[in-house]
Amino acid sequence: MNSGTKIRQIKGREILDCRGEPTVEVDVITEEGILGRAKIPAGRSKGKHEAFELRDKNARYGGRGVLKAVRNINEKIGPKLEGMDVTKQREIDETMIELDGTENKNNLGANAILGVSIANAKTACKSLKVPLYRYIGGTNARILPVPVLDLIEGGLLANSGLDFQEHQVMPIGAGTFSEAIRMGMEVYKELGKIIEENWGKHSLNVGVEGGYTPRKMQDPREALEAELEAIEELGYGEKFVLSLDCAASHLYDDREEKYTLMGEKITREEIIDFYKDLVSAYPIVSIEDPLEEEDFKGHAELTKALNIQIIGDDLFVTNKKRLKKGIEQGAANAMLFKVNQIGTLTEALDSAQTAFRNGYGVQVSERSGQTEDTWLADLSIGINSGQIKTGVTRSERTSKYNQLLRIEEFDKTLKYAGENFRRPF
Ligand code: 2PG
Ligand code: MG
Repeated sequence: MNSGTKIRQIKGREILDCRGEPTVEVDVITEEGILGRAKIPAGRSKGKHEAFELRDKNARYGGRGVLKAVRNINEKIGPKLEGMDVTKQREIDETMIELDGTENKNNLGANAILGVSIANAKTACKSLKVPLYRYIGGTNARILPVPVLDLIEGGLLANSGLDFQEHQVMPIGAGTFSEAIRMGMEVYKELGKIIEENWGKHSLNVGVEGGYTPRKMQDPREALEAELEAIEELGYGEKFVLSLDCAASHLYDDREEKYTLMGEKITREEIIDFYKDLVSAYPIVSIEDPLEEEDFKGHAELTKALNIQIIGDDLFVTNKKRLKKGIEQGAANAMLFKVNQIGTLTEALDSAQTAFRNGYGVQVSERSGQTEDTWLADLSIGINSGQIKTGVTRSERTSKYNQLLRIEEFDKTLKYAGENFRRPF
């Protein structure tokens, strides 16, 4: 072992995410003085089975402070990992899992553990003088992802009248990643004109992910129509397809066993029929969380009925055990990849590997409480995900796209996934 890659110090601190809420930042410093720094995002429309996020629950920041997590980093994790080798990511992550000792990272907090896990990977790649995406994927990293752009927002992440959380467009017909971003942003601007004209100026206010929030728009079909109109207006026709994150757990009442859609209570069968109609009427190629997070059976039924990508977010929570259960039952055919749902880089990579090996797609995803950090962009290339969603505008979102633009310019061996986003190789 090169003794220079030994950990000399780990330092955690409390910083802010894009919502002005506290989150964890971690520095991992080697004996050689190399410093890797990572900021950790936080969700709002969260899955029940996500790893435990430790919040202070006291008077500061309305209970949302993360000083306990920071203390765990500085006083428990740091001393345990000092002297270990940053290039042994799995060993580092397993040591933290063991130190925590619980299934859901309830002792130390997944936010504390993940902060160290990602900062460690960033320090390791810097020590080895390779970019993060190359460190994660090695010589095999070769795909630039399709950006999944959340142009119109609803659900828990916006004040629009829409129930579904994200009405997305995917520029799969672009030739390169930079072309995809350009076309996507042109559609976003064109859509702005349509929204303003039909739904009023206030509808141009953006939600958490930088998408529009038309307050009076209630029907997801109106959102899809407006997006298609913008795409057509620019002559991009076939170059774009549509997708949704329904975040349906948040529309579901488990006592009544009903979903609320456009003000009406409907059954699982009725919402499934609604999806079938949507998919036959619009060029929708992907739906995330169409049903509530415990309904593996319903997801299997829907996956069979619709010949499109069905992504499990709250359903799988990037957790290999839940993913395997889904694979056994044929529930969904893709996994959303959110590292903080599981709490270490190693476990998230294991889940992605399990997904790919079983013919499942993987979409790399931000959280609604993001930071300006860009490691997510590198991860999407490192695992050849073929698809990434990180909102649309606002700097904490565009920072990821900007990182991908830089990597595209610098590394000409990478190819844009385009139409092959589900199986990019
Ligand atoms: C989702 C995400 C973000 P959150 O449901 O996919 O898009 O929401 O980060 O709030 O869980
Ligand atoms: Mg989701």
